[in-house]
Amino acid sequence: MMQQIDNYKQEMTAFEATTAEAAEAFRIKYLGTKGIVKAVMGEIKNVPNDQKKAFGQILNEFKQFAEARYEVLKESTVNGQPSTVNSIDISLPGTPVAIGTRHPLSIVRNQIVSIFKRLGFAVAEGPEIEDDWHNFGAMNLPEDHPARDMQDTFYINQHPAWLLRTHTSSVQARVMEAQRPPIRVICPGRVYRNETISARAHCFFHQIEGLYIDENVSFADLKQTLYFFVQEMFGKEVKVRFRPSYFPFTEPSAEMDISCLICGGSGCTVCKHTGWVEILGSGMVHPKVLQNFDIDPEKYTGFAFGMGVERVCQLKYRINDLRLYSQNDVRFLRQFTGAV
Ligand code: 2U9
Repeated sequence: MMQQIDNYKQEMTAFEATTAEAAEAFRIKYLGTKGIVKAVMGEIKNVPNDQKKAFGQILNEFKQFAEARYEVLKESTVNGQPSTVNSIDISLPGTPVAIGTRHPLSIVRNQIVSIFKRLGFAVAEGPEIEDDWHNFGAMNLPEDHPARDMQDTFYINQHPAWLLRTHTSSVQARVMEAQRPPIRVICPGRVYRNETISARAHCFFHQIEGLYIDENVSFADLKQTLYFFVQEMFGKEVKVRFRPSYFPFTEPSAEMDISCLICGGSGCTVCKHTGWVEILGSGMVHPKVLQNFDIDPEKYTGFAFGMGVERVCQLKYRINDLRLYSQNDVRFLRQFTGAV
C-alpha cells in the first residue's frame, strides 16, 4: 500500500494541465467521490488496530498532497493560461554563461609549444621545488656561482637542501636521467628568483627551455631551429642575429636577437635605437653536463636554449610592466578575448 501511495504521488506530480478541463479531470480522478484518494482511504478498515493511527496520518498527508496539487493545476490554468508549473518556458532568453579569457602568458606559451611540437619536440614538466643537484649541480654551476646565493634563490626554510627552481633546466636534467638519446624535449614552466618586484623584474616568471641531443647535432641545427621558431612566431620578414655569450651549461653559447618588430630595424625606443631586441639564450650542451648523465660526449652532441615567456609576450603584445601578469586586473586580461 505504501508503494502504491508513492506511485500515485509521482503520477500526480507528473500530471500537467494546460486547460481548466484538464485540471477538472485531475480532480475527478483523484479527489472525486469515486476517486483514488477515497479508495485508498477506504483501505484503513483492513489495517490492524495497532497500526491504524500511523496509517491514518499517512492517508491524511496523501489527501493533502492531492488537494495541493489540484490547487496548483487549477491556479495555473486560470484565464485559460497554460500551466508553467513543472515546465520550462523555452522562449525565455538563456542565462548568459560568463566565459573567461586565456591569460596572455598561456596564449604565448601555447603558441611556442605548438611550434616546437611541429618540429618533433616532446613536452616535459617537472617539480617547482627542486634539489640543488637538479637545479645547479647537474647544470655545471660551480659551488660558488652567484645564482646559488640566498640573495638570488629562494631556499625552503624547513628543508634548506630544497629550493624553488630558478630555471626549467632541472626538468631537462630529469629527462636525461630517465631517457637515453635521441632526446628532443621542451620544458615550459614557472621559475623563481629572489628579486625585488618592479616593472622589469619579478620574483617568478615563466620559461620555455629546449634540449636536443643526438649523434651529429651541430650549431647549424641550433641556428636553423631557432630561426624557424622566430619566423613562425613573429613572421617571415623578421631577421635574426647571434651574439657570443657565456652560460656554465653550454659551450659555445650565444644569445639571439631579432630585428625590432616595432620599427623594423630602423631604430626606436623599444630597441634602444639599435634595431635589435634580445629574445633568447642558447648554446651547445656542455660536455660536462652530458657526462653528468652518463651520455658520452664523444658520441653525442646537443643544443639547448631558453627563453622567458614574459619577454616574448612583451615583444608580441607590447606589455611593458611585468606586474600586470599577476595582478588579476580584468581590464588587462579582457584585452586578450580575441586571441586563441
Ligand atoms: C641542459 C643543458 C643546457 C638551457 C639554456 C639559456 C641558454 C638561457 C635564459 C633566457 C632568458 C634564461 O629566461 S631567461 O632568463 N636562458 O639563456 N638556457 S641555454 O640550457 C640547458 C638546459 C638544460 C641539460
